[in-house]
Amino acid sequence: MTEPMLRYFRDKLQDIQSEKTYETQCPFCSMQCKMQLTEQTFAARKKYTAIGIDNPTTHGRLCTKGMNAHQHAVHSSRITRPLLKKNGEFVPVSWAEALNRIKEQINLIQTEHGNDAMAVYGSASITNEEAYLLGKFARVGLQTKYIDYNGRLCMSAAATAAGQTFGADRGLTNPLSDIPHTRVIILAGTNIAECQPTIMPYFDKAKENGAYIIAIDPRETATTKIADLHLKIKPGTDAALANGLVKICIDEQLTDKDFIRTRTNGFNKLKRHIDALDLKEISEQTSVPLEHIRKAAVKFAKETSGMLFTARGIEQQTDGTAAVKAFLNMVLITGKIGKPFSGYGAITGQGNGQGAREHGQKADQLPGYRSIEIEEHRAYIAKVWGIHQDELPRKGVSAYEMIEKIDSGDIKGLFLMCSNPAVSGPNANFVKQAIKKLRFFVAVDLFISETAAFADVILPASSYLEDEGTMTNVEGRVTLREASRTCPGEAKHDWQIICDIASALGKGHYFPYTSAEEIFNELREASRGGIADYSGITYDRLRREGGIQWPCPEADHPGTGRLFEHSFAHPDHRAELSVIPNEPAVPKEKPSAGYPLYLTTGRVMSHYLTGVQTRKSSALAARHFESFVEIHPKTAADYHIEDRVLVKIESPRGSITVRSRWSEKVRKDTLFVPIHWSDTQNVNDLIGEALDPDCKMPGFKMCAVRISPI
Ligand SMILES: Nc1nc2c(c(=O)[nH]1)N[C@H]1C(S)=C(S)[C@@H](COP(=O)(O)OP(=O)(O)OC[C@H]3O[C@@H](n4cnc5c(=O)[nH]c(N)nc54)[C@H](O)[C@@H]3O)O[C@H]1N2
Ligand SMILES: Nc1nc2c(c(=O)[nH]1)N[C@H]1C(S)=C(S)[C@@H](COP(=O)(O)OP(=O)(O)OC[C@H]3O[C@@H](n4cnc5c(=O)[nH]c(N)nc54)[C@H](O)[C@@H]3O)O[C@H]1N2
Ligand code: SF4
Ligand SMILES: [Mo]
Repeated sequence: MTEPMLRYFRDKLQDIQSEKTYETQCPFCSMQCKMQLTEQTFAARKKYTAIGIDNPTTHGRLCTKGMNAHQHAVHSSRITRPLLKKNGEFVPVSWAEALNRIKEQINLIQTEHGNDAMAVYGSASITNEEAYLLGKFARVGLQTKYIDYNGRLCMSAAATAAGQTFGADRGLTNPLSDIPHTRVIILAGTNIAECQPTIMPYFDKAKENGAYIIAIDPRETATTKIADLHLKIKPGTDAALANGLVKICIDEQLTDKDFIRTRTNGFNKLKRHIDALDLKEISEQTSVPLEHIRKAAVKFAKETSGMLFTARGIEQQTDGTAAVKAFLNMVLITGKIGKPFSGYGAITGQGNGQGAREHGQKADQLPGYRSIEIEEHRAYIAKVWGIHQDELPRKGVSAYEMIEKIDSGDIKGLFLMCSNPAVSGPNANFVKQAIKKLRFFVAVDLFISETAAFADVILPASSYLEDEGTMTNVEGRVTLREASRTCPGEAKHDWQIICDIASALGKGHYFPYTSAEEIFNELREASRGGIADYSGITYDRLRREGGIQWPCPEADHPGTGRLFEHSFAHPDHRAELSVIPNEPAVPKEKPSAGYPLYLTTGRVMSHYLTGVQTRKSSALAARHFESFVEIHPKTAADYHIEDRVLVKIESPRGSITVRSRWSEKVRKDTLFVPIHWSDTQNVNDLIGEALDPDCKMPGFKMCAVRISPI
């Protein structure tokens, strides 16, 4: 370094009045990259620098969202005091006043209309401790059966499919460290390069080692770029494509007969169904050339090891569960699971998309992946919670069905934590209308989100820099997110808010916690003996070991990297093969004369979900400050759409205005719009309300639309 440069940095350093460092984990996706944030205070400003820290999953990597996450957490629009709506305006009030109003209104609603008139809507972006506590709060604090969460819109198809097929649902059946050594990889409806960027080195390494990669997506993406074969499928036809793969393996004797015989049920039934299917029809239905389907099937079956990954592209469909099960047939008949370098992965979405679906936020679930309808499970949890089994409510309904119950007046009060359903729910105009009908609505958020704006009370929560707790990442690894920054203003941790409300309602003795670790220790007991058994995991171990993969039933158990090596989790230890029709029983919305194009939706690298957080970050917003529609130039010509102009897109449910972006990467019959914007750019104003009958997932990835210039 030259002398003037040295002087410059010395002077700069002298300006610094203080420096603090915080260890934490990125608040966004399921990779849960560990990071350190340095906050330097100068005379007139603060400067933040994020760097990755080593850990078993991401080895110190960070993507651009992680590097800039602090920008929303330290943003001036964070809410720092409880807000009460008075004459249509939010007014800051004390916690005592806010809690008093909440107690009064909940008591009123439940006395007049019964306990089930209150509902809880949770999130997979909160910690395990908070997800667990929210489930307990609904069942013990409010004694309502109505609780569900935003993971219903995210992981429910994959979770249901894995539960039915394997008897247990952990996103990845293998550790990520298996990926570099596998011989063939199928990526079905997943855009990992933009959505889990720090996972990419595992796949790059596999490619270097000679793995053959097959991607299935209606668009060319940063992910399909790494593929050797890209099947540019017609949206919503993945179940048929998977049947085609299975058929080729069966017809051409490429199955693993030993594995089928010793480890699965249902092969003869599957074979009869598949024998009756026609490959030419499948090729037409999916618009994937038959030789490409054949190449993919043969490659996957013949290699000695292989891994198959799915994400929301095939799962967020009204037959999402069926589509995943059809792909799991392929994994099972080729024997590609339960062995080193072979397995299945549903790539988890939100930061705690895995853990938050295990400990009781789901309508039908109790902690440890127990069922609220099984007497033995009810008895166990009732004992941990110190209540009588008969006091436990039964199962409720899914997230969107709760919105329908709000609309019909069955549900009158809502407690919403860490989600923005007025933007993220399907048929969003209906969601907004329903939420406006609530008699009493409490939202817990960092900001006045589009949904919180409808609330009677908004409570200020703490962010990832402030809130300690565990998160379970993409490979089922439980990690401890350290967080030590003090909460801004009067903001509180989500778990403290739950305890405070329980206490206001006279249920404080069930919620006596003074730290996240105390809640975790109760969660460990509640999960003991369940599928997702955390009982051997402690904060001390997590600090020492950097993360532990569940199940971990003993204090000296190393955790479980690879599942199903000797048996599946069904009582007979076998996996279930499924008969899946090419066309679902409930037909999907298809293009018609009035709405001639497919619309599909998804993500861009720099924004996260409904964008409430990332749109506040100047560095991230600068990359994409408005929404857009990806349209093929030929389709654009057909509908007189120029490049980079504002266009109107309409479906039978609503209309949005976005900017056109010509691209040969997308199919000619399909438009793509990302999900990160609201108001006139909220793509969910277009999406229909139909749900997957198995898991109640909305069909976010497909509807029929028309496009016109403005
Ligand atoms: N940058 C960023 N990263 C994120 C998020 C974010 O908002 N932004 N969100 C996180 C969350 S919660 C989630 S759930 C994950 C989502 O992760 P992904 O599921 O990978 O992301 P999406 O972009 O929703 O969809 C993946 C792909 O599916 C394709 N697709 C659409 N329709 C179909 C179809 O019918 N068949 C097939 N085979 N493919 C189809 C889309 O073109 C898209 O490329 O990402 C997580 N990571
Ligand atoms: N069309 C279409 N729609 C989709 C999807 C799609 O692919 N297509 N994807 C779906 C998927 S996969 C998902 S996961 C959902 C997600 O949908 P949402 O759950 O609505 O997404 P977020 O934008 O993460 O909303 C989180 C809210 O919680 C706040 N928040 C952040 N951290 C905290 C915290 O620690 N505590 C509290 N109390 N609040 C906090 C944020 O400010 C924000 O307002 O969207 C779904 N909607
Ligand atoms: S968004 Fe995901 S990949 Fe990027 S830093 Fe955060 S956790 Fe890591
Ligand atoms: Mo998600």
